[in-house]
Amino acid sequence: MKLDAFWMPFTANRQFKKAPRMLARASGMYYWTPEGRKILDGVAGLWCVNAGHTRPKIVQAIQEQTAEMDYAPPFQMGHPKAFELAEQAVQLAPAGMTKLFFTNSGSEAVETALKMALAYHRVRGEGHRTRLIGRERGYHGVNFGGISVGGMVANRKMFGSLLAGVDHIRHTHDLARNAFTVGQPEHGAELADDLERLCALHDPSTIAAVIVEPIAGSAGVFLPPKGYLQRLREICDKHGILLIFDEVITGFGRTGSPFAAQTFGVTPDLMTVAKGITNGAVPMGGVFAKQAIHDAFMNGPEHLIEFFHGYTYSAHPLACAAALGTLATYAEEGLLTRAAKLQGYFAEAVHSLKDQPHVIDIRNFGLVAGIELQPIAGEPAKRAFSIFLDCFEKGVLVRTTGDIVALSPPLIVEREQIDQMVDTLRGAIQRAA
Ligand code: PXG
Ligand code: PLP
Repeated sequence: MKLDAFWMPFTANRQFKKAPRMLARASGMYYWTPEGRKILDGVAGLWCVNAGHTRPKIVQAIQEQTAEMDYAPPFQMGHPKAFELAEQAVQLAPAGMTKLFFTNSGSEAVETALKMALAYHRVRGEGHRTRLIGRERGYHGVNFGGISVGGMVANRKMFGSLLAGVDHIRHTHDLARNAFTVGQPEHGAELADDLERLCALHDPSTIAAVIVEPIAGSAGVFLPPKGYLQRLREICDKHGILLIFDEVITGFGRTGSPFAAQTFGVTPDLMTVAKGITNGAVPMGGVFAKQAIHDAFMNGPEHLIEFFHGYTYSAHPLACAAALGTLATYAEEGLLTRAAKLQGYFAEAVHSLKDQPHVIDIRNFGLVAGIELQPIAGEPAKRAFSIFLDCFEKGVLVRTTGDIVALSPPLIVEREQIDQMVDTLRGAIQRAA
């Protein structure tokens, strides 16, 4: 097979094309390679296949939908499944988040939320609130708004001056105080006060919104210290700043509740989602909004558009059908709370890697974990990447970012499969020593 034409995303293209790693089939907790090798999925595809692969309700919903109606325009027109899905989804969301705007990815959800925040202030006569605040080491997708508020240097540095008027609070990663903590770290709630520093610098009346991941996923699984998210909420409330939670990874059961907002007991004003909303089967994302944010737009003549934003494929019928099949599967199998039941076992398993060579931290929450390794001197990311390759050879798919290995299995994972992931990882860490 010729591999030339496909310029692969976020991939070492030349290395991949010399030794391709192909996936051909999937079911439940497993992938199979074209040669028929069985691979245990330790990352839910890319943090999205929360119910496991090719689940019957989702497959059937997609098959039926594409034959019934392929596409319907979402501007000034509607189709029933979009409304049904939004109704069901807001039932799962934190109390008061009663509106859902559809996008096609997490990146688009982030752009949408940032624009909603700016426009919300403007329609209320606070158009001076134009600044957007992100956090160091945050990941909010790859579009210009998202990389501007994002804090992963490699994703930003090549792309010019980005959005104006963006600033960042400090990240919460603190190996010195929190290494090997099981669950939420004890130290670092005061890092939320960094937002007060930016308020003092810019004046809070210029700030529209703060966006953070409740648990930072892509940058390497960084947990919110105890009390941190509460403190961010308080500071935002004090200054009239909107709080946006980017729940693209933490949404749909990863932390043991439908959303991390519920797990941590902090309700944002806007909440971005994607990935698990369709179990990865069809691209879809969305933004949940509090009623009052939506209502602020509902002024002016009724025949006029209230929010000048949307995508050709917002609420695509295929995605809506897949999402309805996904929510039904989650509900039938109790998957949105299953991580809470398994997290004790999962935590013990991943923390058993503590004494392995070059392991400098292990972090876990719900069914997500990060294992941080000491980089090889002068060759960052190489040790973790070799572990990733080794695990794939041995039949387990993991994910790495820099020298951090991430685990985020489908929420249907069984204990023996957790053991297999951790045992395979242990062997790979030893071989990479
Ligand atoms: N926000 C967050 C918090 C995410 O994790 C996005 C936005 C963007 O979503 P889309 O659907 O546009 O990719 C994400 C996506 C990784 C990895 O390396 C993580 C993501 C995507 C790709 C790779 O861990 N998260
Ligand atoms: N570019 C052009 C020329 C378009 O006409 C459109 C949509 O009509 C877009 C970009 C945006 O595409 P989408 O709505 O799929 O994001």
